[in-house]
Amino acid sequence: MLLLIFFSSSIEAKTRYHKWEITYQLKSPDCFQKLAITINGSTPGPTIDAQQGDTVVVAVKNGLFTENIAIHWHGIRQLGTPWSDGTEGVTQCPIIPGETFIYSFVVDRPGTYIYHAHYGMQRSAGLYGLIRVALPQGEVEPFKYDSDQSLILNDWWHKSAFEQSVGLSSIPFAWVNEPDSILINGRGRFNCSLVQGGGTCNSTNPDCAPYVITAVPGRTYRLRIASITSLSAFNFQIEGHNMTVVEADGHFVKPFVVESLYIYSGETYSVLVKADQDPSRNYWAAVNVVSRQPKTPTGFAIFNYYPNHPKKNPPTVLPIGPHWNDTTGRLNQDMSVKAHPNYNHPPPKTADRLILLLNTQNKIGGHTRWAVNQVSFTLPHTPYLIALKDRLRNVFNQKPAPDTYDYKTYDIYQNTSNQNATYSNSIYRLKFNSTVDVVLQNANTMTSNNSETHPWHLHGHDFWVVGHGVGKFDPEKDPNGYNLVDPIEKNTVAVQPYGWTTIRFRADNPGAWAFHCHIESHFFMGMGVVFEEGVDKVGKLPKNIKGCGAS
Ligand SMILES: *[C@@H]1O[C@H](CO)[C@@H](O)[C@H](O)[C@H]1NC(C)=O
Ligand SMILES: *[C@@H]1O[C@H](CO)[C@@H](O)[C@H](O)[C@H]1NC(C)=O
Ligand SMILES: *[C@@H]1O[C@H](CO)[C@@H](O)[C@H](O)[C@H]1NC(C)=O
Ligand SMILES: *[C@@H]1O[C@H](CO)[C@@H](O)[C@H](O)[C@H]1NC(C)=O
Ligand SMILES: *[C@@H]1O[C@H](CO)[C@@H](O)[C@H](O)[C@H]1NC(C)=O
Ligand SMILES: *[C@@H]1O[C@H](CO)[C@@H](O)[C@H](O)[C@H]1NC(C)=O
Ligand SMILES: *[C@@H]1O[C@H](CO)[C@@H](O)[C@H](O)[C@H]1NC(C)=O
Ligand SMILES: *[C@@H]1O[C@H](CO)[C@@H](O)[C@H](O)[C@H]1NC(C)=O
Ligand SMILES: *[C@@H]1O[C@H](CO)[C@@H](O)[C@H](O)[C@H]1NC(C)=O
Ligand SMILES: [Cu+2]
Repeated sequence: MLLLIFFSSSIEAKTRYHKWEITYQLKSPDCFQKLAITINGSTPGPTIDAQQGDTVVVAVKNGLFTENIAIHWHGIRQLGTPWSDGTEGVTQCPIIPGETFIYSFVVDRPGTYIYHAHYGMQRSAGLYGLIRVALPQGEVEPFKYDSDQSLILNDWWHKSAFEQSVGLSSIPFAWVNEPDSILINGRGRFNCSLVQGGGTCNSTNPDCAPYVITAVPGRTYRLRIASITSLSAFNFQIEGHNMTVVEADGHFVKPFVVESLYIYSGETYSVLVKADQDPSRNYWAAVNVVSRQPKTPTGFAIFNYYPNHPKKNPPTVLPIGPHWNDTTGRLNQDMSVKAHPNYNHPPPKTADRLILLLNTQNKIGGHTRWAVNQVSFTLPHTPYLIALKDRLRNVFNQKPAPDTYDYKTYDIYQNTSNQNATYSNSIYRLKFNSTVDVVLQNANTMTSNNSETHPWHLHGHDFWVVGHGVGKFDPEKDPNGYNLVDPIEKNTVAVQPYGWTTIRFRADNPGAWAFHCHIESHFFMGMGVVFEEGVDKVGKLPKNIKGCGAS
C-alpha cells in the first residue's frame, strides 16, 4: 500500500526509451508517390511525449542502404550531453548504414520542440517529428484549454533531396524552386492532372486526404504549431477564428491575439483557438507561403465542428492569407512576441562581445553560395566537438571567423557587390559564461531589389531576442532601442528582408554549437557558423560519436 502511494505520487523523472528504424519507403503525402525517409515506416515520425526532467533515450538504427544519417533534437539544449545534439560534422560523426546510435538527453523544459535529420539535405526527404514536453505533475500553464493538438507544417518537393543538392552545388547552379506542395501533419494535395512525364499520383489515396482537427463547439483548443519547412515561410490561419499566441519555442508568451500567424522554419508556437463560430459548418485551416512570391497552392486542413461530417468541405474558398511581401506585418508579429510576465527572465544588461554578421549571397569560383562576413561555411571531416576536446590539430581552419564586416561602407541595398567571399570551416571561440550579442544583418541578394527572410537557429541555447530593425544596423544608436525588460527567449528567429535582428545569449553550455539559417538549401550553401564555449569542461566523449575524419 505504501509502495503504491509512493509510486503514484512520485515526481521522479522517468526515462523514456524509443527504438527507431530509419528506412526509405514509397509514400504519397501529397498524392504523388515518392521515396521518403521514414521512422518505422512513417513520415512525420512518431511524436516524443515526455515530462520536464525526463531522460529521453532514442536508439536510432540506420536502415538506409547507402546513406549516413544524424538526428538533431531541435530546441533541446543538451546540457551536459553536447554529443547528443545530432549535428553531423559538429557534434558527431554520421551514423553509417546498418549501425545503431543511441541518443540520450534530458528534456529540462516544458514546451513544443522538433526533431529532424541534420545530415546533407535529408530533412527535406521526410525525416522529422515533434517533441512535446509536459509540465511536472501538479503544475499548470498560465493559460487554460480543453484539448491539446499538434500541427507540423512542411513544404514538399517531388524531386529527391539528392537531385536538389546536386543542383545547388553544380555549375551552372540549379535552384530547388518553389515546393510542389504544403503538408500539414504529413498530408497535402498536389493536382494530379499536372503530373508530367510519368510518376504515380492518385488523388483518392487516403494518405493525402486532408488532416482534420475536430472541435466541439464552445471548447478551447491549444494548437501546437511547428514549422519544419526546407524553404518556405508560412502564414497559418483558421478561417473566421482569431488565435491567442501563448507559447513560442518552449517559452510562455505574454498573450496576444492574431487573425493569422507567421511561422518560420524551426519555430514552434502554441495558440489557443475557441470554437465559437457558427457550428453548422466546417472551416479551413489554411497555410500560405509568404516572403517569397508563392507558386505553391495553399495548404489546408479541415477545422471540423462536431458533429458535422469531418470530411465535409467548408462552403467557402480557401483563404489566401496576407500579401506575401507584407514585410511590415511580419516584423510587427516578430516585435509582439514577448515573455509572459510570470515567466520573464530578463537578459544581462550588457554584453561582453558583439558579433555583427552580414548575410550575403555570393559567387565563389562560379558556385552560388551564401556567406556570413565573406565566409561561406563548410563542414570539416572531423566533427568540431571531437577536434576541440581531443585537441586534434589541423582538422579545421584555426584562424578565428570574422566578428564584423565593413558596416560603414557596405550598401545592403545593392546587388552583393563583393567578390571576396571564401570557403572556410573556421569558428568563433566564446569566453565561457560570457554574454554575447549577435546582430544578423540582411542585405540584397544577387537579384536586383531582392532580399530574403532567413530564420536563424542556435543549437545548445535559447537566446533573448533583444531587437529587430529595418535597414542597416547602427552599433552606436540601435542598441538604445533594445528590449531588455521582457524579450522572449527562443531558439530560432527570423531576419526580415533588408533588416536586422539582435540576439543575446550566455555562452554557458560547454560544447560546440551550430548557428545557421534553417532553410535547408541555405545552410547547404554555406549560411552558418559554429560557436565553441567551455569545451575544456565537456565530460569524456562517448566513443560512438567518433570514427570519421581524424577521430
Ligand atoms: C519501431 O520498430 C522497432 C523494431 O524495428 C520496434 O522495436 C519499436 O517499438 C518501433 N517503435 C515505434 C515507435 O513504433
Ligand atoms: C488541376 O489542373 C488542371 C489542369 O491545369 C485544371 O484544369 C484543374 O482545374 C486543376 N484542379 C484543381 C483542383 O485545381
Ligand atoms: C487510387 O486509390 C484508391 C484508394 O486507395 C484506389 O481504390 C484506386 O484503385 C487507386 N487508383 C489507381 C489508378 O491506382
Ligand atoms: C479578430 O480580431 C480582429 C482584430 O482584433 C477583430 O476585428 C475581429 O472582430 C476578430 N474576429 C473574431 C472572429 O473574433
Ligand atoms: C508586392 O508584390 C506585388 C506583386 O505580387 C507587387 O505588385 C507589389 O508592389 C509588392 N509590394 C511591395 C511593398 O513590395
Ligand atoms: C576585396 O578584396 C580586395 C583586395 O584585398 C579589397 O581591395 C576590396 O576592398 C575588398 N572588397 C570588399 C567589398 O571587401
Ligand atoms: C556565470 O555568470 C553568472 C553571472 O555573472 C554567474 O551568476 C554564474 O555563477 C556564472 N556561472 C558559471 C558556471 O561560472
Ligand atoms: C550580381 O552580382 C553577381 C556577382 O558579381 C553577378 O553574377 C550577377 O549577375 C549580378 N546580378 C545582377 C542582377 O546584376
Ligand atoms: C529597384 O527598386 C528601386 C527603388 O524602389 C527602383 O527605382 C528600381 O527601378 C528597381 N529596379 C528593378 C530592376 O526592379
Ligand atoms: Cu536563409
